[in-house]
Amino acid sequence: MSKINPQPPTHFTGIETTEPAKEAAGFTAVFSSMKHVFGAMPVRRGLKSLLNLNQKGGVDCPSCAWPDPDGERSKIAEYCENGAKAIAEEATTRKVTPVFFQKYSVAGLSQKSDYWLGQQGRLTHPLIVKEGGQHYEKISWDEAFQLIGNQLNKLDSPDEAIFYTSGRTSNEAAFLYQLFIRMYGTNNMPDCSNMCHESSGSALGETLGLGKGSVKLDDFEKAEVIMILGQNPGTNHPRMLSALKKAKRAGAKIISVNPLVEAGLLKFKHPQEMRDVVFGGEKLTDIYLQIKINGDLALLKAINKLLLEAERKTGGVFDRNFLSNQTENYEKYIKSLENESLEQLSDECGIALEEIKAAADLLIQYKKIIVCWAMGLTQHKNSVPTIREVVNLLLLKGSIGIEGGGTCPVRGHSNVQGDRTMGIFERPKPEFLDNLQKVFGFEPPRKHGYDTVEAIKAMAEGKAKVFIGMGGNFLSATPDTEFTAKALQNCDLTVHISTKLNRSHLIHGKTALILPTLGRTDLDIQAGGVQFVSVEDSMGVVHSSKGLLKPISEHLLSEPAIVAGMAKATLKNNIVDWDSLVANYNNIRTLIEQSIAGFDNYNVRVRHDGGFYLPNPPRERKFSTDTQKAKFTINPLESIKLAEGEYLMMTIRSHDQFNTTIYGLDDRYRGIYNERRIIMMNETDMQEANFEKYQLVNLYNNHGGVERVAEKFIIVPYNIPRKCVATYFPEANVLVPIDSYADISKTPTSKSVVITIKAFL
Ligand SMILES: Nc1nc2c(c(=O)[nH]1)N[C@H]1C(S)=C(S)[C@@H](COP(=O)(O)OP(=O)(O)OC[C@H]3O[C@@H](n4cnc5c(=O)[nH]c(N)nc54)[C@H](O)[C@@H]3O)O[C@H]1N2
Ligand SMILES: Nc1nc2c(c(=O)[nH]1)N[C@H]1C(S)=C(S)[C@@H](COP(=O)(O)OP(=O)(O)OC[C@H]3O[C@@H](n4cnc5c(=O)[nH]c(N)nc54)[C@H](O)[C@@H]3O)O[C@H]1N2
Ligand SMILES: [Mo]
Repeated sequence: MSKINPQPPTHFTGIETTEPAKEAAGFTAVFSSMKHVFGAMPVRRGLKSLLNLNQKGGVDCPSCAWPDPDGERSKIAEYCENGAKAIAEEATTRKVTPVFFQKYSVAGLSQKSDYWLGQQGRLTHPLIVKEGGQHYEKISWDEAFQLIGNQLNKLDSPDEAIFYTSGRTSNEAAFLYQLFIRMYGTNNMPDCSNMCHESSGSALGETLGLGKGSVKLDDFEKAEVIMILGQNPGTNHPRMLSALKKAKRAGAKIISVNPLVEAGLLKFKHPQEMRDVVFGGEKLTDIYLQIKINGDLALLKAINKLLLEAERKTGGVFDRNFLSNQTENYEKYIKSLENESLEQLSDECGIALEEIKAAADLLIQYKKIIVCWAMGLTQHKNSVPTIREVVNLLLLKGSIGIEGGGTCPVRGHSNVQGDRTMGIFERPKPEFLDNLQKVFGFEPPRKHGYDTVEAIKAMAEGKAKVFIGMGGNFLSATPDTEFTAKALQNCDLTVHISTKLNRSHLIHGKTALILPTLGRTDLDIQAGGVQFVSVEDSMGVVHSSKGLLKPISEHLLSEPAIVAGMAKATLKNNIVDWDSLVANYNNIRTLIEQSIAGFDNYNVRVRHDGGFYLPNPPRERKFSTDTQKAKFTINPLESIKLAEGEYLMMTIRSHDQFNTTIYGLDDRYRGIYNERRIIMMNETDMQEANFEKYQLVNLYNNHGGVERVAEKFIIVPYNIPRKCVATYFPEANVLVPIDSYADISKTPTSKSVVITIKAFL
């Protein structure tokens, strides 16, 4: 039997803990990145990849979606420690060949940790596990495509197939992929965004008319106040620290809201600036609000109520002109605020009223306000209301569509935003489908498809029988690992288009394929010569990314070539010349230009240094809602009530991982080393429950009457609010209930899982 547990609980590596760090980066970061890169590949290959990272015309870093500076870029290093780790992971010269799979059975591999799987290297050949087989073995590309085509055509309805996408896929590959899927006849396109910023897209689309952020990188230097909620940029968006530092030097104040005191939010020493190294770096946060998990809606309401009180007292706090001309629902919203009690709100979020007032004072005083957020806001039941409340704050102040102010949902995967723009969406807008119909002359399916949670359920119930994953690690990234495992095993065919081995390859359908693909750093040569791809960053800049390294195997195909292969083997009526699109990606970009607004002159503009901005109406104070106005919303508080012995758990990233890819076993800034099966817990809570430091415990969740267990976690006493605990994703995903997701966006509630803790006996 294959093991679904990301790390066998019998295996511990020797935990050590120290005081958490009080600043991010510095020389340690540079040293750490070098160690990863040169440990994985020869020096010349390593240097070539690092020197080209995020340079104009170079490789877009696959680690996050933080934008590159429009103007001058550091000649030697426009990357961060964790970008370098991502490169080391992909550009490694270690290989996982068919011989490797003769040695290890699928079940044997599943005993290994995620870290070990990743360390084995890049996949080199297309592989199959035949029905009843124990090992992956080589298969030709033609046979693999034929098998996929046959299976898809055997289904009773195209809606019995699921096509997942992870956010590294380029615009070109994503556009072709959705085109193939819609020509085949379904909108079943769940993606990683469903588990990530879906709540942001839902809240922003509904209130401001565009599901994307409104600020540009330049706005950071012009901002007066920057609020950062539920985000750990020191680890997950380290290049954002440079922007924050510039903002601070230009006089901005920073308010951070987080249950943990994250080192990267405290202080930043730029490893490439002598001044920082000598004089000790820049203090970042001015006001740190150590909030209870899921307390943000209460906090934001309290702040907005304090703004209202100040406006009534002195005036000049709100942008009256903007409010009356460009917003709606203001009066009703104000009425709802009047009914709130500050004491109760302060109690709900666990922050003293004095501290909330200090934060509100800054927001009262200044207008150029940027609000940044990430997973700490998006992965709760009430995430959409919470983000709507962020919008309410910015609307009151008139801080949207001005220089130095606006919304900044900081995206995760490097092209997750672009994939959506390209149409990877289970609920496409009718206008998008109308355009496809016009350009390609086929009738796209109109019925909404499955999102991630619905896709898992459909597989579990036998309603979906084929799963195809364009990148990602569906099993480990999704909630309720045991349930999802059964769902995948229920399929007739599972297919993964991947660069590296991961657990989703090991928990598979009756027949399973791995299709190895080129990554971002790889040189991509097609019939029409060397190709590049394009991506869209978190601020809507579309730019090119060109790999330079010799691919590790001659049997790898690019993602567009794999899509074309599947399409040709599946579609009976081929109205698209797939071969010519793959031969020259300019041809794909021409089709994108014809089908999607904002891409005029795509092939010319994408070749400009730094690329081009997509249209963004809120950035210009235009709101494409049904009424052309920005909308205030009323967001009632629905707090999570914990019973005796229950805790609220957030599942977060360590410093040594990219989602389910584990680079190492340390969480350096938090001072936790050599172990990932840990639970951070408040010391007073530990005393009350009679737990000791490093005690081994089991974690339980009982949502919906199902008992979910994560065995053998080690308790680490940590500075975290009472009754709040933290574990790492993906080890704790077994505890995230499939039926617990955000209202409206359906994002699994990975940051508010109710658990109980018992000693492991
Ligand atoms: N190196 C590296 N970079 C990455 C990734 C990676 O895994 N590794 N992943 C990429 C992806 S896909 C994404 S989406 C982003 C994720 O980037 P983040 O959102 O920064 O990642 P998380 O570790 O999930 O952390 C969320 C933060 O929110 C806080 N938090 C949790 N719950 C709450 C809450 O209720 N309220 C508040 N205010 N805060 C809360 C946590 O303490 C933590 O600091 O990073 C991207 N970049
Ligand atoms: N409990 C909990 N669960 C979470 C989260 C959380 O905070 N807590 N975060 C959620 C979030 S924000 C996200 S975005 C998802 C992430 O979910 P996914 O995107 O599905 O997961 P990743 O770990 O990023 O996927 C890694 C795999 O992608 C493949 N890969 C890497 N590069 C490429 C490439 O260029 N092409 C192709 N085809 N494949 C490639 C490799 O095989 C690698 O093993 O997880 C979500 N799950
Ligand atoms: Mo993400």
